Amino acid sequence: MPPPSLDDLRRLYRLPLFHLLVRARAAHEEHWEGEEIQLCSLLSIKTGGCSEDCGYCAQSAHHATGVKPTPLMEVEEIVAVAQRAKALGAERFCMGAAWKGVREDDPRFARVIEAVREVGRLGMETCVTLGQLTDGAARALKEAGLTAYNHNVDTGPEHYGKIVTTHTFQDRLDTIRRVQEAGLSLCCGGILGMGESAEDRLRMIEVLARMTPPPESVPINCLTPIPGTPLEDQPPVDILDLARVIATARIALPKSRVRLSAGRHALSREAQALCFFAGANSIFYGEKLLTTQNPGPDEDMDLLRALDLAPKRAATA
Ligand code: SAM
Ligand code: DTB
Ligand code: SF4
Repeated sequence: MPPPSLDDLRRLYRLPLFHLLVRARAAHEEHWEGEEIQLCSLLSIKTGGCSEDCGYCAQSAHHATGVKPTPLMEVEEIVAVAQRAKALGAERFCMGAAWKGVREDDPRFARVIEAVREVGRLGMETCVTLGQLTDGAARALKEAGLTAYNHNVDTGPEHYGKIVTTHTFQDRLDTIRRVQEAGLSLCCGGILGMGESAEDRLRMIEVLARMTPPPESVPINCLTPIPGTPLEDQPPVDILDLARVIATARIALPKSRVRLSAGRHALSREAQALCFFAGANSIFYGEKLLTTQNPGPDEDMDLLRALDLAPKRAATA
């Protein structure tokens, strides 16, 4: 099936909500078996002090957010956190570093490579998000056995320059191409609630759906407004708009795992249920994201049980 055109996406997005949800549910049932939700745990392995000025980010050195910069964690510390996440039932372990990017000859990169190998030895899927990559760095991550690389487009191309000025939308697409050329799975999505229009959201989905192949996973984050950032006063995303975006993404990207990502702590159980019905089939799992909070593991396991959903792998695996 060719990717939907922008006009197709506009038509979908503007359907009466229940019609859109029925279409999304049908796409979901056609491509996904069972009622499995992938659980991904997240760890900030190097926090804060980032050279980039992303307007949403707690870790940018351009904003006074109060986040204390910390150096890159030791491999043993990272593996210990991954072991705990595995014991709690996480299938994938995602490691984030607040860098503009990395090169293969950067000594810090060697430590990340070692962490990827060691976490992989635990039998977990691995994902890292380190900013921009060179071709060599992407190849080295693939050789280390990395499952996926996260690099979000974050919003539509026309809105991007209002959120970030220290790199461009095209820079992000260049890294995404390197990830895919190295044979890594791509995790790529964005953020809602940064003052974008419905058209910007649809342009973001259009860009994702036109990638070849489309991303293996698509995180949909709701902005967690961080005091001290230019976006600190943005109003919260309307839950019904969030459901519309997830449903449209599910139809446009039928084989991608759509991850209900940042901002979930502010959503009721019913709101999350609606997002799962609309096609979300992955979450970040564990009480912390990078610098902000997430629902605790007990709360999430209770929610999945109440919805008759199951973690993608047994919680004891
Ligand atoms: N430096 C790397 C990069 O820019 O790709 C990786 C880290 S960055 C924190 C990863 C993603 O987290 C961002 O692309 C954005 O989608 C999401 N994110 C960061 N801060 C957020 C916030 N306050 N609210 C919602 N999502 C956020
Ligand atoms: C993604 O799309 N969301 C995650 C992960 N990829 C790296 C990060 C969310 C960060 C939320 C804000 C924070 O905790 O600082
Ligand atoms: Fe935050 Fe990544 Fe932007 Fe740095 S590059 S400010 S870590 S989102």
